[in-house]
Order: sequence, then C-alpha cells, then structure tokens
Amino acid sequence: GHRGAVLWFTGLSGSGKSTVAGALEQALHAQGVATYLLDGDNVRHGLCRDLGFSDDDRRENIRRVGEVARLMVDAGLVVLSAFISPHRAERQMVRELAGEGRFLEIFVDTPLAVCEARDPKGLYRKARAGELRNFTGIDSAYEAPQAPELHLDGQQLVTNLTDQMLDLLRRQDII
Ligand code: GGZ
Repeated sequence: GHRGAVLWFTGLSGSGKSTVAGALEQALHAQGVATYLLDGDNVRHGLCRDLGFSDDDRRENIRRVGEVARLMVDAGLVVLSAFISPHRAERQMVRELAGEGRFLEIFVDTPLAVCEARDPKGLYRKARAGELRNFTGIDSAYEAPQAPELHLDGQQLVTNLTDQMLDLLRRQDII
C-alpha cells in the first residue's frame, strides 16, 4: 500500500522539474502507486488560464494548485506538483494546507546559467532581450528553499535523481 502526499517540486524554468517529476511518476506507476502530476501544462491552460506572472498572479496560481493537491491527497493519491513556485511564503502556505508529514519539498537545483543555456523554449533569450517581463531569475526573484526534504542536483542523470526520490518516499513511509 501507500499513503497520500504532495511532492512539491520547485526550481527555475528549465531546471528539470517536469522531467524529474515525470520520471518519478513512471517509477511509481510501475509499483502500482496511484499518482497525479500537476504542472503548468495542465493547469495554466485551464484552472489558472486567467493568471499571468505578476507576484499576485503567481501567488494565486500556487494557492489554487495547493487546494487541488490537498483534495487529491485526501483521495489517497501521491500528487506530484511541478511549478516554479518562487516564493517561500507560498510554498509554506501549501505545506500548511497539506498538513505536516504530507508535504515533501523537492528542490530541483540547477544554476541559472545552465537553465539559460538549455533554454528549450527560447524564453530566457526573450527575457534578456526585454521582450518578456517578470521572468524568474532575470527580472523576477526566485527564493531557493532553505530546508527542503530533498535537494536534487538538476545536472545529475535522471535515473540517479529518481533513485534519490524513491529513497525519500521509502524513508517517509509513503511507499
Ligand atoms: C517564469 C514563465 C514566465 C515568466 C512564461 N516567468 O519553462 P516553462 O515556461 O515551461 O516553465 C515556465 C512556466 C512557469 O509557470 P509556473 O506556473 O510554474 O510559474 S509560477 O509557479 O511562478 O506561478 C515558463 C513559462 O511558464 N513562463 N512566462 N515571466 N516562467
């Protein structure tokens, strides 16, 4: 069996949050664990389609995601949530919503220079050119976690990172 929990991935755009969360989800499915992956692709086109990237809109984005994640945890799912979530206060809010012991913060730590070199969607280039405002790491702040449950080096191989996450879930009696 397994118990519900929120795995909260935070990191810069291009840090690898979605890739790492997707790899963990596959590994959990292979073990018969019921999961749901929340990320910008399925949330910012629907539930949060009215929101942009001002501080207020990011706060509301994270608040809604946190509420949805809580409902899914109540249903017994392991929720993987991959948002930049740049502000400590909002991550703390979701931690309190989920309940202590049901929220695990996973910091996907990839240096800005590396994310910028990857630039899979060309957004960093646009931000540097002044064509995109309030871009995290360029002209909008990212507050790194001070005490995440797991601190991942985003430049390591995904298989290695997946093993570290599975170890965490075993230690926390989630799987
Ligand atoms: C940051 C932005 C911005 C700005 C568009 N700042 O690499 P991506 O494209 O796929 O991931 C980024 C995504 C961030 O959305 P989140 O919902 O995770 O952000 S937050 O938690 O702060 O609410 C990026 C794209 O949206 N994007 N404009 N200005 N990322």
